[in-house]
Amino acid sequence: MERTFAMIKPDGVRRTLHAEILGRLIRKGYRIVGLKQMVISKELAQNHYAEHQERPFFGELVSFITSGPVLAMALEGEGAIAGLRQMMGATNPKDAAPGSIRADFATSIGENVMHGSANADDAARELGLFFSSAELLDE
Ligand code: 3AN
Repeated sequence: MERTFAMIKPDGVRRTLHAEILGRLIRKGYRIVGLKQMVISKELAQNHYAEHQERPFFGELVSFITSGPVLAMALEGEGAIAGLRQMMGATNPKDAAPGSIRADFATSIGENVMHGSANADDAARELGLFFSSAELLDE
């Protein structure tokens, strides 16, 4: 069993895509072990996206992700890290596989509806940034 961090970004929350996206994740068989709608502070955003600090779009990325509430999630399931990435599709919705969340709902690379941890190290780091252990269901 793996745990991964997922998040509906402010564009997805503004468009009330909660039920659509949670429905897909639950139907896939993932267990929602943590869930909260929250506004990300600038500090948390900079920490979460630290690997992109030097990228030209970093400022834009931080201001977008803090522009309104997000729905933060901890998901559990077999192969959940890679499985979620596959369900999300490529970063640029133009390249996202048909039927993936980004292909179905996102229109731009900046506002691409969802985040999912890229690998096991990121999953552990991001789950720790967003959730305390008391907020997560037991294994
Ligand atoms: P992913 O979210 O698919 O793992 P990353 O980690 O390469 O993609 O990028 C993190 C976030 O940064 C993306 N979800 C996207 O919102 C934003 N981003 C990536 N590349 C660009 C870009 N060229 N212009 C604007 N935003 C970008």
